[in-house]
Amino acid sequence: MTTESRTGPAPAPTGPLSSIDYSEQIPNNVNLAGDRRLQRALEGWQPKFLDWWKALGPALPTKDVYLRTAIAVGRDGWAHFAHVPMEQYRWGIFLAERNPDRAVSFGKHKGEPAWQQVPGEHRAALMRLIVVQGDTEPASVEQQRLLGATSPSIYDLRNLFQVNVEEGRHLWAMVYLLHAYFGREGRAEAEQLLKRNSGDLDAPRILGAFNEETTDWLQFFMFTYFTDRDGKYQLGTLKESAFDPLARTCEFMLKEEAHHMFVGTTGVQRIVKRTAELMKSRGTADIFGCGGIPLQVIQKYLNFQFSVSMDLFGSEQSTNAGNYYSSGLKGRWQETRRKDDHVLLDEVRTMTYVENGEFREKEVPVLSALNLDLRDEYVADCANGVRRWNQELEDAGLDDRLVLPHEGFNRRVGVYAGHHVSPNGEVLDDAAWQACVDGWLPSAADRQAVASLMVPEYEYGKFAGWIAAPQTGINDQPVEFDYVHLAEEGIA
Ligand code: BYC
Ligand code: FE
Ligand code: FE
Repeated sequence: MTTESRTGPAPAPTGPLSSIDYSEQIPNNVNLAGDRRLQRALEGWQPKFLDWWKALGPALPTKDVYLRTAIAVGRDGWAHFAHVPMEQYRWGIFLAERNPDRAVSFGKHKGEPAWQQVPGEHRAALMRLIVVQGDTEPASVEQQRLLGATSPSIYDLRNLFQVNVEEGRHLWAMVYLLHAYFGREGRAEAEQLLKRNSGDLDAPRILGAFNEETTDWLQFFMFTYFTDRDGKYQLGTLKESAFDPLARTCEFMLKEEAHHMFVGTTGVQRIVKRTAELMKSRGTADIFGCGGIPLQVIQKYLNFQFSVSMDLFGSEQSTNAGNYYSSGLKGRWQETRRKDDHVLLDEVRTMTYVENGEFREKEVPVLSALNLDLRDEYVADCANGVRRWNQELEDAGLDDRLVLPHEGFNRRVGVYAGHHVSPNGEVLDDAAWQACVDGWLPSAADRQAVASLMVPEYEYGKFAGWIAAPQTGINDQPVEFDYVHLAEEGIA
């Protein structure tokens, strides 16, 4: 195997690296100071990142925000909470601790030591994976840029900003890999990550869901529930990568990711709770008039965000995915817990598809269907939140329930693209689809009605009328804590 030693960084010093050096201009636990060229290159990228943050990061002016910052990468006590001006957040490079005995756990290199450098033959594919991952992180910040102006509470505002700064840090995680291991080409890709922008007609973000508009907070909570969860699963597969620096960086990103999904799960849950209260007390499902979001509209937003997030897994059958696996670049979810040979040359599975207006099943090689394997894991996880939301409806004594739509509903990528499938799984012709689609996906009128409820509530401890208060605050602080200090100009 050929290795690219020219562009790799200096070896990290031995010994525990669980603490992070904050005396540096770029906080890190990768011994950046030991590689002057790399350090200078990243210090050259840093002001461009900050310009991007100022131009396309959160638009609401704030004095400071009660933010979590990583201080160590070990198991306990990795985070520190304090009020910090957002633009002074210490974005840095944090990799999970290295296991010097780590071996490749799948594919044709199974059993070989994990790679500390990029093998020449896998260079292009690895860079592509890192670029796609890196592209989504700033995209989500851009999508959420305007939400602060309509925050339902200071508590929620803080959570939005926490998610935003950490997605910014996830961009740093990928840019570090590009700079440290991919030479001039990697540096060029790092520049492009700031130049493509969400929804830009000429230079859009790479994946579909990251060019959709985030119109309101219901959309935001659905995004953090369904789309950040795609992130969890994709990072979970990259955490298995033979390329050890990628594996280690993804392992640490997953720690931060847990809070993003908490924001989504509890955000939707609090909306459903409030909706259930209003439905109960008013005896009607049509609660827009009394300031709540009708359950049917919540269902439409759910249908939309679930389906665009399903598209993020790519085609069910993908030779790219098979090659990534065989080469050791991208594993399966919980690869090491799977009870098979981890090479998969002889394995088959069934796959559903549509032919002549009907669902059919066929047997396909597992290796060709790894995107589907991951998507199945994802769908099972998505169902957990829906159960939790439905508990609120049950507790309120209502018979209504939210459901995940059929996997073929509203799809643009893969075997269902080009077919119309209803949420409960019927294949429809064009006319039948057109007649019903406004009942399944948010219409312009639905989005407008939701948007009209989005008036900001900036008084500490108070919440907008369409969402219930959370059970507890952040980091053991009370719900009414001063999580965000707005700038004078922000309080119009
Ligand atoms: N939109 O062979 P296929 C996150 C392209 S989220 C547009 O099936 P493959 C986060 C595909 O690129 C996680 N294009 O694709 C969440 C390919 O293009 P080329 C992000 C799409 O390679 C919230 C072609 O179609 N991380 O972290 O098997 C906030 C053929 O497709 C789409 C990753 O995705 C789409 N939806 O699988 C913040 C991990 N889907 O090569 C952050 C890295 C596919 O023909 N990426 N295409 O030009 C990958 O592992 C894979 O590239 C994919 C696609 C899973 C995305
Ligand atoms: Fe992320
Ligand atoms: Fe996230």
